[in-house]
Amino acid sequence: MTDGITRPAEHPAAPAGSLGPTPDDRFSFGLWTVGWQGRDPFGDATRPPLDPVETVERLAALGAYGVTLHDDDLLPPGTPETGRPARIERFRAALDRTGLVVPMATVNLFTHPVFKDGAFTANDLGVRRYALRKTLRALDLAASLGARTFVVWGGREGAESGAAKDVRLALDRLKEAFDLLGEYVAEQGLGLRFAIEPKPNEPRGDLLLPTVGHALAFIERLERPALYGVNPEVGHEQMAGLNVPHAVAQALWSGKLFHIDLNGQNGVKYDQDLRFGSGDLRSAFWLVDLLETGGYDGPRHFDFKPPRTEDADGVWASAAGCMRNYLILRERSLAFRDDPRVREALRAARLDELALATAPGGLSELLADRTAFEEFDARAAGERGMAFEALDQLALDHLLGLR
Ligand SMILES: [Mn+2]
Repeated sequence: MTDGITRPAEHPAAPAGSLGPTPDDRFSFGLWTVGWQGRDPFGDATRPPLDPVETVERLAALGAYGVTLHDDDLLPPGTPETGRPARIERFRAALDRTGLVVPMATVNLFTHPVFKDGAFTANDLGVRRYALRKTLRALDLAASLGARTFVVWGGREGAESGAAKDVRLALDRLKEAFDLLGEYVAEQGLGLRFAIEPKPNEPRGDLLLPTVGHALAFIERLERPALYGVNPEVGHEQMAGLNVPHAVAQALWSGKLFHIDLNGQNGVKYDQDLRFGSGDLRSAFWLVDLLETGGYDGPRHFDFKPPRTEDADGVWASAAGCMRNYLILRERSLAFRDDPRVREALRAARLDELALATAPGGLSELLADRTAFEEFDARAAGERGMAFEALDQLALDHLLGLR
């Protein structure tokens, strides 16, 4: 709960000025992020593959605390059954050596051609059953690596044309799939929770569960809603033209912010997956301010792609930049919240009033109160300024380091 005047004491990680990440900052990266070889729809790879073990070592050296993965990142398709344990053990040994943890894992339901029409909502029944079995195996892998969160991004659940997908039936199949996965996690006692990742489009023309709001509504129709939350990605909400901190705030308010994918995006464009802090810096500032004051205690996970212009040095510079930018913005948010002029400006903007219940005496008291309507001076209230501009300028001054 907030009284609208968030104070620095509510920042769980207080020390300002130190911008070297430590495991206490809970930064995590996907194997597929720094491991992206730069292959895009128009060009071939510009970088060689990255060994997952080297990734673990480099991330630990940079100060990260966690690494995340799709099943295929560790066990590429075609890995024989007999080859799986050795690959898993080699990865686990690197985790043990470095102290890195696997807070989240996920499943790749989009790369292989079998998933060209989606996975849980593919029209082809056999593909749907295959996708479920692949995901059940990925759940086992996630739990065996100690993950607590299982992200599901419906990479190709969608369509390019109208008649190709009956969306209501597809949502039936999506609910069926999530309910079966939830049943499995509950019955096996895997200790995992699901975080559904919305995205409006790309790679499909239109995707199901396009925004955080759609996902939150969908979750309430599932058999075990408490098992499911959301994994908002900065760029994905911006691709839909939405305000990222607003989406994340509603997820927090709903008790559903199970995980978050941080990156950078320049508005309504293709999925840019830039280093966190690039793209919309003001939005990034408010997002960090929200995460640090809003009670989110999960990993600060980066799902970005070092641009294909970069060599290996550039990849690690990009990863370090994600963490540095988060810490800079955290320090700036702390300075903003700690500034007496800001607290005064928040009161002038009546944020403290927003924290008060509108009708604490209930409906009868509201109806009986003549000052609420008959005697209310709506004209005076309409004339009174809200002082938001002065408040926002203070925020910009802090963001730009002028205060
Ligand atoms: Mn993305």
